[in-house]
Amino acid sequence: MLANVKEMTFPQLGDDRGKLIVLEELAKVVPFEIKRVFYIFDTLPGIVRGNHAHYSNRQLLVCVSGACTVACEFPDGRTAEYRLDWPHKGLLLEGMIWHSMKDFSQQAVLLVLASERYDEADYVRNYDEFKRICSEAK
Ligand code: T46
Repeated sequence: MLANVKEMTFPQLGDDRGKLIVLEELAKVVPFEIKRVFYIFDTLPGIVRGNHAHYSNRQLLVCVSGACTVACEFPDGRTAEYRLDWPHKGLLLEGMIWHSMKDFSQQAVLLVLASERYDEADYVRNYDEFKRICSEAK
C-alpha cells in the first residue's frame, strides 16, 4: 500500500528586493499534475483539522505564512510529526496516511496543492475504517 511522506526544501529565488519560490508541476518540484489548489487560514487556537486519509489524492502542503504541525500515522502504525514553519519547506503526502494539522500559529496560511479534484469519496474520515483498510492490505 502506497504511503509516502517527503519533507521538501524548495529552491529560493529572489534578490535584494525579496524572495520568491516557484512550485511547478511534474519534473519541477511538484511530482504530480496539479488539479486543485486550496488554502487553510483563520484557524482558531487549539483547533485540529484534517483527521482523515485519502485513497488516491496526493498533496503537497506548504505553510506560506506562519506555522503549523502535520501529524501523520502510516499504515504500519508508525507515527511522525512535521513542523511547517517556513515558506520554503513543504511536505508531500502520498497514499494512505492518516493526517491532521494542529498547533496553527496566528496568521498561518497552509497552502495545499492536490493531484485530484475534490471528491468526498476519496476521503477516509473514520479512524476505525482507516485501521481496517490498513490491516486488510497487510
Ligand atoms: C487535507 C487537508 C490538508 C470542498 O468542498 N472542496 C475542497 O477542495 C476541499 C479541500 C474541501 N471542501 C469542503 C469539504 C468540507 O465540507 O470544505 C469543507 C472543509 O473541508 P475539510 O473538513 O476536509 O478540511 P480540512 O482542513 O480538515 O482538510 C483539508 C482537505 O480537505 C484535505 O484534503 O488533506 O486539508
